[in-house]
Amino acid sequence: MVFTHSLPLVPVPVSVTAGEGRMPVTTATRVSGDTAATTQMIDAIQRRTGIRTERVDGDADITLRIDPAVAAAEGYTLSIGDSATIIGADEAGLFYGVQTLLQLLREDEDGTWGLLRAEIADAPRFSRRGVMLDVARHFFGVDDVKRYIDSTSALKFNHLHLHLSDDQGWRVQIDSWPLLTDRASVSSVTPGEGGFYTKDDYREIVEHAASRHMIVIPEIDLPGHTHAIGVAYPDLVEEPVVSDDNRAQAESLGQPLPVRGEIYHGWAVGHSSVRIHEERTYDFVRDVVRELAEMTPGPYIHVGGDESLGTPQADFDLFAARATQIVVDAGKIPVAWHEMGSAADIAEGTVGQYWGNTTPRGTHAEEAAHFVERGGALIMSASNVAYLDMKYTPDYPLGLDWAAIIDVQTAYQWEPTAVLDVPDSAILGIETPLWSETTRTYADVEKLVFPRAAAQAEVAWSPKDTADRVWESFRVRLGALAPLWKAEGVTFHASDEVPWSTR
Ligand code: TNX
Repeated sequence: MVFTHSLPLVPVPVSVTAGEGRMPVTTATRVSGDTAATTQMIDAIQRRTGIRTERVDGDADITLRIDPAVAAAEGYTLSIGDSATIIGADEAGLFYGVQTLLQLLREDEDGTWGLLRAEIADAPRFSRRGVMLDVARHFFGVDDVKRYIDSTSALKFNHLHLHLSDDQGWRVQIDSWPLLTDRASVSSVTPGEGGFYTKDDYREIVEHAASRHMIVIPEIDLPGHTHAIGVAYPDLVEEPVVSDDNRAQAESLGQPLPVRGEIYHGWAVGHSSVRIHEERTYDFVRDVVRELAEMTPGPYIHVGGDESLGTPQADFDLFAARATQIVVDAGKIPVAWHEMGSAADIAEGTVGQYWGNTTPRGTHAEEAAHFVERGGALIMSASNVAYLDMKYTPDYPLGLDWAAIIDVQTAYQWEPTAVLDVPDSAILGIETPLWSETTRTYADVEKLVFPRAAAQAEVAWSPKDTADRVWESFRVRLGALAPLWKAEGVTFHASDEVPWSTR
């Protein structure tokens, strides 16, 4: 196969020069470098080709090493001629250099394998390149989450946000409030199918993520999206505030309405709230944040804040200020959905997560900007381009459509710094969320995530004005990921916008 649109790399690197031909990879290929990335590379080459390359000390065909002088944080250089060298600026850079090398590993017509020759220098545009997985609406076990980490870190994502609680379920063990998992984890949007992470499960996820240079951000959604808390502890929550929209939606989908203290299976949002004027609520938040902080090495705890539609504004603002301060007091940086920016005194340094449209509506832009005024920064998750749970086409069987229909091209063509009126330096980067109302299985998740996560990876990593950062180039490079995904067992939606390659 001839790659007419430069080399088959996603996200496209800062600088790429294609060489002539390829460097063969055979069982005689020797690899040196005593790092975790070396073992990961040898294993990945074997999964893809069946060839087990040999790790040696000293002279080798593929050499991996670290040199902080070579690039900015997370950057690397990769040179493939008669031999190959990856130099990472740090461990993460080395890992990303390996991911690039694996994309250059191609099978020839005659079934032999080789690395396309190239000179590459690379480093990320944004330090925040996030994915989210909603494990509350449907639960996904540790092995699924590990697969999610593997397949998204291969695209150079470096943060995993776990949405650990919502109206339909509570998914993480909290020793001081044991009924959360005893009573509120047993179900999901699908009645009778639930689950939760024990503390050991959670630590296993965090460790696996770290081995792929991903930071885990745990989210407990508050003060709304809390119906499940009331299944465990009814005195912590208010009576559901069921809107006309909730009623109409429940009727059209044939779903139940929420009843306080009873497990809820519908998709409606905005009806639940914890009790904002009860001190016991803050005892609860403090305990949960403390226990999460103890098992989360990453600097962030997400306290939610979206769609508290039945909560009076003044109560919501009071809660936002107190909850974010509790996170600060626990030694972590709070993250919140952009609505919490309505609180004048949201804790200083809180990071806002913007989920509005690329053309902001209502008060969304103002709320987002307030995080910056309070010394915080923003993560961009514009829902009409970056929401992985939206349908690809109106008749796609999985996904929702309230924010937009998002085909691959739409997912690709947006600019995170062009949405809000804040300095570019206030934009940490992006996060692309997968909400799980319609994804009952992990294969369903993958069909929505791939290939669109690759589009978001390029938005987050690649320089915005490089020649290849255009759809016509991207779609061809994206198509070349198909054999890699197949080798790794990643289920993806073979959208007809993309020329998928077979080798
Ligand atoms: C909105 S946008 C939500 C989630 C839903 C999602 C479905 C936001 C922060 N919250 O509760 O799962 O839409 O697309």
